[in-house]
Amino acid sequence: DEQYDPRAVQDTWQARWAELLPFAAAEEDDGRERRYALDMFPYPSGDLHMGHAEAFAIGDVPARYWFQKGFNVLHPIGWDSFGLPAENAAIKRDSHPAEWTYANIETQAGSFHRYAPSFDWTRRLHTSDPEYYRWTQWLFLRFHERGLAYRKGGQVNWCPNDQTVLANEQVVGGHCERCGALVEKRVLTQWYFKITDYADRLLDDMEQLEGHWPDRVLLMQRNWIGRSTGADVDFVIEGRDEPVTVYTTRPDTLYGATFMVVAADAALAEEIVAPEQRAAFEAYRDEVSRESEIERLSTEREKTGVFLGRYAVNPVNGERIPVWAADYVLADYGHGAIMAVPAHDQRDLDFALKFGLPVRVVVETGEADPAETGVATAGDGRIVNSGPIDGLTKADGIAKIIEVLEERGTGKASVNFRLRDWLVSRQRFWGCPIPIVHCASCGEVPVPDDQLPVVLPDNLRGADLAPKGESPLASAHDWVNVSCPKCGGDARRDTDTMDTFVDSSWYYFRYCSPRYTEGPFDVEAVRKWMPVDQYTGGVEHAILHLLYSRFFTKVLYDMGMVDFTEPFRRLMNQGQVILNGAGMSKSTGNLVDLGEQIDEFGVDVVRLAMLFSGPPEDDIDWADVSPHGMLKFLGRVHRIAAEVASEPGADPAKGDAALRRVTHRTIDEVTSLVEAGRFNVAIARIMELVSAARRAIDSGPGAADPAVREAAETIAVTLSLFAPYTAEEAWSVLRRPAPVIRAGWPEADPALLVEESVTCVVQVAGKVRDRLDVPPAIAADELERLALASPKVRDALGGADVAKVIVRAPKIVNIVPKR
Ligand code: ANZ
Ligand code: ZN
Repeated sequence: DEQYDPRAVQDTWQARWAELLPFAAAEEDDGRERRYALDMFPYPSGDLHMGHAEAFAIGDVPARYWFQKGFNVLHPIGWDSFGLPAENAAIKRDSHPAEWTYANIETQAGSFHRYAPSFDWTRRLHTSDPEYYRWTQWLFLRFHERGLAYRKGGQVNWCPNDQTVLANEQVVGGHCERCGALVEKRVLTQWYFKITDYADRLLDDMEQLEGHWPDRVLLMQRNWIGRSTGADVDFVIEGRDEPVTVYTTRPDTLYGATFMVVAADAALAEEIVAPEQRAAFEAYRDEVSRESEIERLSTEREKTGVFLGRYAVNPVNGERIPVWAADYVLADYGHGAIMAVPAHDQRDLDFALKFGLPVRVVVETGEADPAETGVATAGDGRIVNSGPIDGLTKADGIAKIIEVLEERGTGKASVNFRLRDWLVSRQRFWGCPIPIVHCASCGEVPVPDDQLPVVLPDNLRGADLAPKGESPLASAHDWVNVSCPKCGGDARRDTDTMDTFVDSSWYYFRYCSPRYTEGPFDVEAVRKWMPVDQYTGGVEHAILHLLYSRFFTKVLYDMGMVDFTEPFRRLMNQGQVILNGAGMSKSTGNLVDLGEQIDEFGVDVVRLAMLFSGPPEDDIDWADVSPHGMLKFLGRVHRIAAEVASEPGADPAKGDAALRRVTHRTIDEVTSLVEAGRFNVAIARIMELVSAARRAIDSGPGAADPAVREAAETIAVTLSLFAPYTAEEAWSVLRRPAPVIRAGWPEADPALLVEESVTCVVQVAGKVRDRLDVPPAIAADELERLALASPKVRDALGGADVAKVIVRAPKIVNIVPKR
């Protein structure tokens, strides 16, 4: 008797698959359809954990499904191997970040081999390899040529702990996304990518993703880009030549503007403040400089501000309004100044009530007076007190006032974005060096393409890498001091490295031709494989990584290197793995070790438990998962295969019809469930087929029936998407040739999908009036409805009311008319 032993099965098949290489993608066109299944590549922080186990089990399902269907599938793996943790580890251990990084990569690769996603290992890449980052640098230079990579000075986010700047995207609620430290503001010159040039396209192209990406991700992207439409309005400031422009989404409320507010940290405030207000202003401004953007935009906080001692003139009615400085207006949005309309904007109202400024209603909405209630009225209504736009609605008022402003040359329609340019330079060591040389006479000089890659120096280690507010690369004198590529004079390399999000913005292009030496990728290979058919990864990347990747793709499109504008056709965001309702983390001791779970239950149990626990998008609480139940189920699968194995294969058509119907319905449903990403339900269907096969063996036609073999083979093939080791073993126990992944995907016989029907006799007052073909499992109320709807029954009733209906589903319905 063969007991199911997950460990033995794993060992056997891991070795066999390594020989058979069933998952290599074919370069050449061989007539097969191509599919590209992509998983977000891992960061090599220690060994794989439960989160990886979940993500890669989910990503493996579509890949294996496509393999099973006989497609030419690209399912690559690599590592996102630059980044701070490696550097911090190197400082601690007095070593080089590469040591920690590549050791962890090997550990993870070993665990992946055991966990066995259907990877094409020949395409493996690491972003910290010079052969990879050479092309990251090459792309940086192309961006630079196009004016999309540029340096500017200005206020930036600074993490005092990591001693480096952060992109806006890496500041979460005022804290460093990585280490949680409170982020400070510093004025520094840094490199940026001009993603704002692509803001409209990043929004508009989302149309292609609608219905294929999760709605919540599209919404997050939309909000992050934050397109807003309105008008720029010019206000003359008394005693200043240049008018001040404000941005407003509600130009229809222009007649309700009772004061102006300038951002306290904007240059304009400093410039226009009247002498008698300067001391108060400067004290206030210094306070504001210590606040985070989140604090400043909060509607909960008490409003603060100072009068600047100056007046602005409303361009439509010539009214003089006071100019204030406050923190709730941001220096780097719109024009850093606003017209305040307290009646219809809550923050303006809070400010007006605090400082005793007038409130004037210009849109009648039917709600109570804001000055009295303290609640601004933001809805639509009838415009009043507003000269040429009186009586209009909000939309008409906006259109009309913009016309008036444009005629007079004091304003125009305008669009604003929340999106800011992407700050890409970092003052850290373990990243891709920026391929620029600074020369006293030539300025910023790109490193010529044929001198790439600019390789990181290998003589810095341990304490050399400690954060000091300037890149550790600055201390590698031999590396830094070079001759200018243009004039040959003394020059210095740029010492910053790139944000690791740059590395991960294009790795999926590289997978199409990972050893290509003429460019970042072979254009022809990308044309064949991309866009990616299915991208699987965590929702934590819903904004940054996906936005940056979409941006890179559009730039490559503009460079003529790709012929599509969106890289990922379909996106699946899995939930998190938690334990007892809380996130897993080392620091809380709330950790389940993947290796231990695999040692105890085997790979297939872990995979199946992950996939069966709920829809892929939902969080999984490992405390609620039943690995023991999964282990039992896999044992049953194995036993069925073993019992059928000794029976010769015969034509299934001669087999038990009822079981065949279950088998083919399972094929049909599993196919559409897998395509819809409903993996947990697909597994439930396979479980039902296993039960049906068991019944057929024990109390039905027996293991010798060809329908039972058909069921057993169907179980092996469909289960291979979710529990590949057990499926392979079952397939081989059934004496079929390995690997099961090449066995094809079964097709349901339409004839077997038609539901069986029985004849139901319908009587009226005891006389048979009709016969209906109905499914055997029909519900009584449904049968009653069908019977009463029958034209023959209606005729027989002749308009009489029904006193009683007696239903014996599915065979008889007896209708008793009222007399
Ligand atoms: C007058 C007004 C009246 C406004 C009204 C709103 C309602 P979004 O949608 O985010 O673009 N605003 C403009 N620049 C600002 C800045 N730098 N910092 C803070 N707030 C600023 O919002 C645009 C609205 O936010 C603008 O429209 C402006 O207030 C304010 F009944 O102008 B509004
Ligand atoms: Zn020079």
